[in-house]
Order: sequence, then C-alpha cells, then structure tokens
Amino acid sequence: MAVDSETLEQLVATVRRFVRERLVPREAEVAESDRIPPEIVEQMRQLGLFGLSIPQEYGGLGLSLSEEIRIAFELGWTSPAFRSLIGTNNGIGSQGIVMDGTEEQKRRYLPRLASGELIASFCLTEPDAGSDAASLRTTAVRDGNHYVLNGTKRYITNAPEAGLFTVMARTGPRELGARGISAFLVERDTPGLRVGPPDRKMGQQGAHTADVVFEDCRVPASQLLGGVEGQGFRTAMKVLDRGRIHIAAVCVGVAERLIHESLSYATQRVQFGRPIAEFQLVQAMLADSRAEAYAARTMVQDAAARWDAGERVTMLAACCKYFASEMVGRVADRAVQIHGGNGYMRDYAVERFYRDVRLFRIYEGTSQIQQLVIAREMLRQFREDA
Ligand code: COS
Repeated sequence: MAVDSETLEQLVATVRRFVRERLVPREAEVAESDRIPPEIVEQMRQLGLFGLSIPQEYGGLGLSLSEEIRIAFELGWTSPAFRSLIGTNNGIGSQGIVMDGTEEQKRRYLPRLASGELIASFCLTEPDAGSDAASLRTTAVRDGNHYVLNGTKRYITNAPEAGLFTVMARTGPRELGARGISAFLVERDTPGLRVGPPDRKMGQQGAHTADVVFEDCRVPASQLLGGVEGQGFRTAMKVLDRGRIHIAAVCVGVAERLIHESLSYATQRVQFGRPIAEFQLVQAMLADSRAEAYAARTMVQDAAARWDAGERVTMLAACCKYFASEMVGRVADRAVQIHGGNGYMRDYAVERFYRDVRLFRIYEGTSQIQQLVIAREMLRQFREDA
C-alpha cells in the first residue's frame, strides 16, 4: 500500500463529494463551452488530482495502481472531459518519465506535473501510424549535442494545454522497426514545435486533442528519455499497459453513473400506469448492465493488484480495456433505450455520455488491438508452457 488506508478512504470520499457536488452540476456547461472552467482546474490541483500516480518524493500522492483505480471509479461518475485533463499527467504523459526517465529528468518535470502547474502529453500516434504504432515516421537525427525532430503527431490528448510532450521518434533506420524508436521530452516553447487547432470531436467536449508538428525542432540530447536510444517503443508499450487498466477503471465509473441515471429514470417514468422499472424487459436491461459493470470492476481490481505485485500484466490490461470499454458502450446504449425518446435528447445526460463513451473503444488501443494483444500473449504463454 502506498498510502495508509485511512488517508486513502478520506481521499476517495473527498473526490466523491467533489465529483458529485462540483463537477456534475457543471457538465452541461463544459460540454457546451468545450472548456473546463479555470476555478474547477484550480480545485483539481488543490485536491492533488494531477499527481495521483507520481511518487511522493517528486511531489505526488504516490498511489499504487490499486489505489489509483479507486479514484478513477469516482471520476468516472462525471463527464470524461474532467478526467481527461488530469489523465495524461497521471498516465501516458508522466509514466514514461517515472518508469524510464533519468533522475535529472524526474526532478526537472515530475514535481510540476504532480502539482498540475505543467500539463504533459504523449505523442505516439501519427496520420499514418495509429494501430501500427511501430511504423511511425517522425525522425530524430543527432546533430552534435542536439536531436533534430521532424514529423507530425495526431489526436494528441491535452496538446492545446500541454507544456511538455513525450515524443516517440525514429533515431534508427526503418528496418530496425520498434527498436529504432526513441522517446524525447520536448518542452512546448522549443522552436520548431507547433500545436494545431483543437480537433472537432463527436463527444468529450472540454477534453482537447490536436496535431503536434515538429519542423527542424532542435531538442537537447539531454532530453532523450532515460538517456538511451532505441527504448522509446518499449517505454510506450509499458506506459500503455498501465494506462489501459486506468481507462478500464474510468469505464467502470461511467457505467455506474449510467446505471444510476437509468434507475432514476425508470423509477420515475410512468407508462401503462406503472413506473417502467416494474416491467421485466426494462429490468432485464438494468440487470445486464449491473452484471457487466460488476464483472469489469472485478477484472480491473485484479489486474491492478497484479500490476502492483510486479507481475507482467500486458494480457490482463488488454482484457480489462477491451471488456470494460465494450461494456460501457452497451451500458450507455441500454441507458438511452431505457430513457426512450428522452434519451435521444440533449436535455438528458445519457445522450451526452452515449457519445462520450464511444471513444473508450478506440483510444489507448482499439478493441481490435486489445484482442490481438490478448491472443498473442495467450499463444506465447501456451508455447512457453509446452
Ligand atoms: N511491455 C514491454 N515491452 C513491450 C510490450 C509491453 N507491453 N509490448 C511490446 N513490447 C516490446 C516487444 O517486446 C518488442 O521488443 P523487442 O524488439 O526488444 O523484442 C517491441 O516492443 C516491439 O513489440 P511488437 O513486436 O509486439 O510490436 P508490434 O509492432 O508487433 O505491435 C502492438 C505491437 C500492435 C501491440 C502496438 O503497436 C500497439 O499497442 N498498437 C496500438 C497503439 C495504441 O494503443 N495507440 C493508442 C494511441 S497512444 S494513447
């Protein structure tokens, strides 16, 4: 355990109150303005939400993954946009530094990431390298004490807000594949780095993504993550293993909210002289959502505990992300169905969540990539055991 149980319970209770009293009432406003109000960001900073997973010696709360998912379950109760803002600092934006950074890199960046003073983004995806991440084309060519970066990164979460980018770029020939990829820590004001306009998305308004373009961007050699070339892809994959468990936990939290919305509506809405919750076909939908959300929660708890115990969880993380993101899609679909015509209207939260949750099956690895990772690991283990 990274914090004592009393502290953890207090933190969970505080986040729960914050989410329900402060964030839920602002959901519609955030969706409409596509912006999280600055006072909410400040309150998130005060609560330590930007540094949940960053070790205490670098200013974070130093939660274990089992503890962090408790917070992710709570944050899932509200619009995913709020979680997205703190998501990169706790996950893909910081964990590369935590796992593989040099001591100097950790000291330079982690305290500011933990406080939320600095926002971090993770630049892997490119226009022509999505699921096939190892085919990325951005290059980093050594020139004296610098590397010169050229290339375009796409759909980069929090790029409009970020002050620091972990950028995967090719330092070796293409034939080297994944082994020719290195990770760089690039600060926003580095000449040659440009962030494009925010993307116009289907949902999750308030959470921003954008292109990040590098044009002869000179980065000091000291910004090579861990000081070693050729490790960038492995770092990215390790970061994603952990990130996928976190995203699965968020899916569980959102499913709980959708179940709550479904129950509230079904117990109030009267048809044929009775609340629709009394009809067995509606009950079947509620029951399916409950059973599936419970299954996903249990999977996430198990995978997180195994991660904390130091086990290799690549397959389990993919199982969690795959099952939980598909699960919340079905739960959202049923929530809309239970709401009937009202569920299709913008006045009801389920309409917004229905669009928001669609992304979970796509980012941090599509469902099809999770299936591929699961099957590959199954076959590898089977062959090793044979
Ligand atoms: N942990 C540690 N190392 C890993 C790893 C993991 N989970 N997964 C792969 N690696 C290592 C491999 O061991 C291999 O190293 P060696 O060359 O030293 O043997 C290297 O990384 C390349 O792995 P692999 O051969 O499996 O790479 P592939 O190109 O076949 O593809 C997938 C791997 C498809 C799994 C990867 O490209 C992927 O996850 N794609 C989805 C990307 C994604 O999630 N994008 C979302 C946007 S980022 S938020």
